[in-house]
Amino acid sequence: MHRIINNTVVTIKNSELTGPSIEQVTRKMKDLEGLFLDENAREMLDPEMVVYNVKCHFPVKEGTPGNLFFGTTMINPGKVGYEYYMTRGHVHEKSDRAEYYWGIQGEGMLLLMDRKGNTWGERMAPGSVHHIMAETAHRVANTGQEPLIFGACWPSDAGHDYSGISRKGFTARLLEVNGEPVLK
Ligand code: M6P
Ligand code: ZN
Repeated sequence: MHRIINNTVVTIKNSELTGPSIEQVTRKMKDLEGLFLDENAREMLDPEMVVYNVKCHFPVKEGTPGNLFFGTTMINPGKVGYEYYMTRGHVHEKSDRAEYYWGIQGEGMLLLMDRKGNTWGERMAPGSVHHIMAETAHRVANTGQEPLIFGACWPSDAGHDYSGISRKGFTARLLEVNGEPVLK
């Protein structure tokens, strides 16, 4: 599959986004202080371990209205204590902006939290499509044994707000209980 955007070819190849204009962000264990429930367990793990990376195509500058961004995120399998590796999670700076996520490879759970603090999960699998409503915090956890890869498409002026999540987190965490993911 490929699309020509601003004269660059962006391809999803082996489930990964590739192309000359792709920007990548890598989140290692050392970058995720305070994210997981068991901070002591996180400190015991290799700080250089890659928890997830994000590859994005930005056809315009961030913050420009009227366009769309496209990305893929790969989350490695693993747990910190009983908690699955996951993305930091965010709400949109422009809080009335929505987003789509879809599963490409592996198994996971999309955690969603509304403004009232209700948290729920949607299972992600290859081909699953998830509409993330405006005003809703979103985070993804890898609940499987292989890398989880999912796609995302969001408005170019949505922005990311991590402040509320870093302070208070989600009202529920996805933990492994008897080998199964459970929201607690
Ligand atoms: C998806 C999109 C990106 C986001 C990424 C990782 O690809 O929603 O905008 O950056 O997931 O999520 P986070 O930024 O919460 O770590
Ligand atoms: Zn988002």
